[in-house]
Amino acid sequence: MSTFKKQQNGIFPSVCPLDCPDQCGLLLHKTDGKITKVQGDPNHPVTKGNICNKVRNMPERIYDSKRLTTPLKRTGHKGSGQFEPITWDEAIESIASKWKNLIASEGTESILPYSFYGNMGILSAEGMDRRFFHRLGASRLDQTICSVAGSVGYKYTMGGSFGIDPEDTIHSKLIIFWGINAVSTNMHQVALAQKARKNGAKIVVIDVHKNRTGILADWFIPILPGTDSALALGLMNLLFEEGLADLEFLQEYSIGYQELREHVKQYDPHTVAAITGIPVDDLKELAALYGTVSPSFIRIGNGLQHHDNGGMAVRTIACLPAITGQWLVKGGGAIKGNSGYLAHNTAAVQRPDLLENKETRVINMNQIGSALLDLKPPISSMFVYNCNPAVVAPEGNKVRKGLEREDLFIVVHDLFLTETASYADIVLPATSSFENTDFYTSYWHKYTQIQEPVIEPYGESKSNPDVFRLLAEAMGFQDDVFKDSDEEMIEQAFHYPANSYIEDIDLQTLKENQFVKAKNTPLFPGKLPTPSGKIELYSKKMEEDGYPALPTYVPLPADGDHPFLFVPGPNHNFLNSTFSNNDKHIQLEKTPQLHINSRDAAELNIENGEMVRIWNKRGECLLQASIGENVLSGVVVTQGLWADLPGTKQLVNVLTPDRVADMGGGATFFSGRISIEKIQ
Ligand SMILES: Nc1nc2c(c(=O)[nH]1)N[C@H]1C(S)=C(S)[C@@H](COP(=O)(O)OP(=O)(O)OC[C@H]3O[C@@H](n4cnc5c(=O)[nH]c(N)nc54)[C@H](O)[C@@H]3O)O[C@H]1N2
Ligand SMILES: Nc1nc2c(c(=O)[nH]1)N[C@H]1C(S)=C(S)[C@@H](COP(=O)(O)OP(=O)(O)OC[C@H]3O[C@@H](n4cnc5c(=O)[nH]c(N)nc54)[C@H](O)[C@@H]3O)O[C@H]1N2
Ligand code: SF4
Ligand SMILES: [Mo]
Repeated sequence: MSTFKKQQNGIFPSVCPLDCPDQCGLLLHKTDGKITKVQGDPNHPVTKGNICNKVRNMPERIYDSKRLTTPLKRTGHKGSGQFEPITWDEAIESIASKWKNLIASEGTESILPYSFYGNMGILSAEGMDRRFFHRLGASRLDQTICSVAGSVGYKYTMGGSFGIDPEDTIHSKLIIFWGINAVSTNMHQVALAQKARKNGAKIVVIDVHKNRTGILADWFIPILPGTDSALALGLMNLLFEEGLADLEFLQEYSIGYQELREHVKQYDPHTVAAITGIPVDDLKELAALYGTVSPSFIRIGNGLQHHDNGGMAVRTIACLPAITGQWLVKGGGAIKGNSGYLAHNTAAVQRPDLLENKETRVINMNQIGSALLDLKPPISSMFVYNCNPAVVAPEGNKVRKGLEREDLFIVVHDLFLTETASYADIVLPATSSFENTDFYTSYWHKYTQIQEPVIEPYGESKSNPDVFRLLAEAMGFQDDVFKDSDEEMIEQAFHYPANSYIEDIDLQTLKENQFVKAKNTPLFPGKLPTPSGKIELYSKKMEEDGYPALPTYVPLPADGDHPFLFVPGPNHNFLNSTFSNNDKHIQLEKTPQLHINSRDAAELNIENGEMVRIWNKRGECLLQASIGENVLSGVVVTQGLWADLPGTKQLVNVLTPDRVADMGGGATFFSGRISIEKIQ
């Protein structure tokens, strides 16, 4: 299909493949067959030619000398990183014969795919791979590591991943970044907010860490981790009390506001101040601001839902715009995620019907460590792609121990020899997204975009769909579904009458127009996909599912008797663990730091820049202390999923719990506790 690939020189359209809401339009500059420059596409209606440093530096990643060029077979012990090159035939043949034996002796569920969104392309992340593992009957992976708790919580209130069009937020007069480090993780929402600010908008940031986003705020409100639902409930109480609630809107478009109004009386300012650490006066001021300034927009982040109570936190915050009737105002409302607008035909793409045994076991990806160590019957083979669990999954020491099992046959498909790949029996080289055909749908803005290959595959690398086509053949799967081309799968994806927002989109429109927007019908007035069709302040469905029907603050559970809550988030110059192996990105981040309040540091006799040991029953890390006022006392923060290098102890996930959140089996990365001591 692509003619771009054959042209040695030119500028070609592309899309950023990384797991980032912005999903920027890109232009790839190609000289003598190689990408020499990555630029933002100025014609993209939302991202407008601006891209982050990470992706500007993408050519260095694509042509990194460390990039894999051939399949490899392990020669040393697990984790040694010793491998020798083999051919694709040998690699596929050894995987297929191992799997055939395993299926005969232990059954199909002994095999587990482990993947996430290292490449956001739909075909790369949830296409031919799903068909293959469904047909195989492998154990199923519950992909819970990122945003599921909050998505489930939001859905109880709003019916699905539907918020406002971010392009409308230039009209907002009050913008609240709530649990999102948007400067690093959603830079174009910040650009839109800055535009709104030029027209008089105020930017409020509610976070546990005064990071790049907090610094930019007109008003930064520090909050104790895991207490956001108490704040939201306290605001609701004040809004009702002060007569700032829009009763007409509530009557027309929501259910349960009378019950809610009674229920929130218990969240009086003094109670809420004690829970959240936010002074009473600030609570009152925030309620007055939210109750009087319109349009107001809340950007709900992922950070606040990486907690045991994260689903309920998002469920609760999602009620706020209804209280003030903001959904009817252009630029008013909220965004948690907008993936609902571009929802495609997943059944056609992934073919769950191929899975014969509908009871096939499901494994929560957050608990991969215990699953590898404890599950009976055991997981005997794991196929990892688009993901680096040795670094990104919680209970990291358990994960390592699991990966070290001699009787676990591991295959890793990646562009690099990641920490996870160092435990593999077979490593397969992956193409970059610029070498593939795929399509992308943003989970923040409303545009979808096709990627056609711009360069030849690097070395012998292959795309995810092609690897699964080869494996299907080697396993003897004759089904036609494995013969579909990438383009045919894109056609199938957009044939989806159930989603009227995409009724005008098909392969042809994608090829003819660089960026295609989901139909932009506003949410209100309209019927939401909740059981009642309205915003559910009171949710019968929640009650049926075992939750309180009204939004409720549930404190974080105990986690040992360690004094500090530990919030290890992502950083500015890596994307999760991606780029943590690149010198330029490492230099920009310098070294992993532990942000600690000066009062706490003084008590522990720690000076700025000193190395500290942090630990709990799960593990320990050695990090550099950064002392100041950008976290509250009792809270410590690190940023970045750093590489596991010899001589370092900087793998923060050895400290994080693998408990699952209140909803959707979500991750609780930010609800762990630790102790700190100065290294003598
Ligand atoms: N540069 C960069 N961009 C990225 C990524 C990256 O690694 N680097 N990762 C991508 C991915 S996969 C995702 S999911 C998104 C994540 O991006 P975000 O949605 O921004 O989520 P986080 O950065 O995890 O956390 C956001 C903020 O929540 C704060 N926080 C933690 N706990 C609480 C709490 O209890 N209450 C409140 N109010 N705040 C809290 C943290 O201090 C942090 O500033 O970013 C994407 N974009
Ligand atoms: N402590 C802590 N842990 C966290 C988080 C946190 O905030 N704090 N964030 C969590 C979140 S929100 C997320 S989403 C996860 C993300 O965790 P991961 O999904 O593991 O993300 P990355 O670390 O970016 O790893 C993606 C891998 O996919 C590979 N890859 C890229 N493109 C392709 C391709 O086309 N084919 C194949 N086969 N491989 C490809 C990349 O080279 C990279 O090694 O991490 C989670 N872990
Ligand atoms: S990582 Fe995000 S901001 Fe950077 S280029 Fe990709 S989509 Fe744009
Ligand atoms: Mo994520």
